[in-house]
Amino acid sequence: MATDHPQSAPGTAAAAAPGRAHGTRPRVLSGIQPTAGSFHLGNYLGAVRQWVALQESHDAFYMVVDLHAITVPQDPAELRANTRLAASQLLAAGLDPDRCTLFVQSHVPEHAQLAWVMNCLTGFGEASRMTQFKDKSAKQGADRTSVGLFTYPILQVADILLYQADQVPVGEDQRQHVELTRDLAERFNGRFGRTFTLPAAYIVRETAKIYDLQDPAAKMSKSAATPKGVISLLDDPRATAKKIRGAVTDTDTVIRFDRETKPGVSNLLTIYSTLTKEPVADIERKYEGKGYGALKTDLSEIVVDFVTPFRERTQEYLDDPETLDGILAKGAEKARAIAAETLERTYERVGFLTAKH
Ligand code: ATP
Ligand code: LTN
Repeated sequence: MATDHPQSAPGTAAAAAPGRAHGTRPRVLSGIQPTAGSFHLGNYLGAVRQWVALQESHDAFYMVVDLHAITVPQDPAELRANTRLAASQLLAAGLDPDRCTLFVQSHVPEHAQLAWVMNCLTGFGEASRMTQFKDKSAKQGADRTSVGLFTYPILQVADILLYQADQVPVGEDQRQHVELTRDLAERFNGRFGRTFTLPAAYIVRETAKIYDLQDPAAKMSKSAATPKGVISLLDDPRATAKKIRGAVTDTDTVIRFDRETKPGVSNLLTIYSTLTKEPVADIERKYEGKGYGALKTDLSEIVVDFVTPFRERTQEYLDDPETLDGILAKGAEKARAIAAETLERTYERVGFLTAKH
C-alpha cells in the first residue's frame, strides 16, 4: 500500500509535539460530514478504511463534523439523524471506541474558538484560492453561498491543530486543506512561538480518488448529478449490484489497468483489488479473455458481501441510541481534555488576558 505520508517511527513525531506526552504513539485525526444519509464507497475506500487500520498503530481521533455540515443549509431533524447515522456507520466500518476517540465536533466547543483565531491569521486571498470552495460556491451561486462555506477550510485547520495531529487520513480532494493547515501552523508558530505540530496528509495512492461508475472522469461524490454512478453503502444490495453491472467501461474487452485510456475498468479494478486484497496484476490475469461482464458480475458479489453485514451493523447501532450516545459522550470528554489544553496555550500566546475563575 503506497501512501505519500512521511514514515515517522512511532514515538518520534509525538515526542517532538508541543503539548504532547513523551513517548506516545503518533497521532492521527480526521472527520466526515453528516450531510448525506449513507456513506459512499469513495468515502469508505478513500478515508474510513484507513481510519480503521490506523487505530491499531496510532493515537486516533475521528469525528463527525456537524459544524462543517451547516455551511450549507440543513434541516435540523435530518442533521441530528444524520449525525447518529454517520457515527453508526463509522462503528459498523470497524472503529472501536476502545482503540480510538470517536466524537461529534459540536460537542467540543474549542473547535469554533480556535477557528476564530485561525480566521484572523488567514489572508482573504489565501482563503479565496481554496479549490473546493470555488467549485462549491460556483455550483450554488454567490447569493446562496454562506460566509461559513468560505471559512470552512479554516475550521478544518482548527480541527487538526487542536489535537496536535501528525497525520490526517483523507482522500485526494482534501490535500489542499491539509496544506493550508501546515501553512497556518507555521505562521502561528513563527509569530507567537512554537505551539502547533505541522501535520501531513495521509493519502493512500491507490484509493485517493474513487470515480463515479457512470462518469469515470469525476470523483464519486454524494453531490453527484445522478445517483446512478454512486455506490451508497446503505442502499439495497440488489440496487448496488445493478449499478456495478451497469458501470461505464469502454468498447474494448481487455481487462487491464490503465487510468488514461481505460478509466472505467481501472476504477472497477481498484475497487475489486482493495476489497479483496488481491493485487491488480493477479486480477488482470484471472480475467484474461473473459470480458467485462464476468468482472462486473463477480465485483457486484464482492461489494454485496461487503455492504450486507455493514448495513446490519449500522442498523444495530441505530437501534440502540443510548449506547451510541454514550460512546460519543465518552469520546467528547477525551477529546475535550486535549482541545482545552491547546486552546488555553493558544489564547495565552496570542495575548488574551487569562480569565480568573
Ligand atoms: P461532497 O460530495 O460534498 O464532496 P464527499 O462525498 O466528498 O462530499 P466528504 O464527507 O466531504 O464526502 O468526505 C469524507 C472523506 O471521504 C474525505 O476524506 C474525502 O477525501 C473522502 N472522499 C470523498 N469522496 C471520495 C472519493 N471519490 N474517493 C476517495 N476519497 C473520497
Ligand atoms: N473537509 C473534510 C471533513 C473534515 C476533516 C477535518 C477531515 C473536517 N474537519 C479534519 C480531516 C481533518 C471532508 O472530508 N470534506
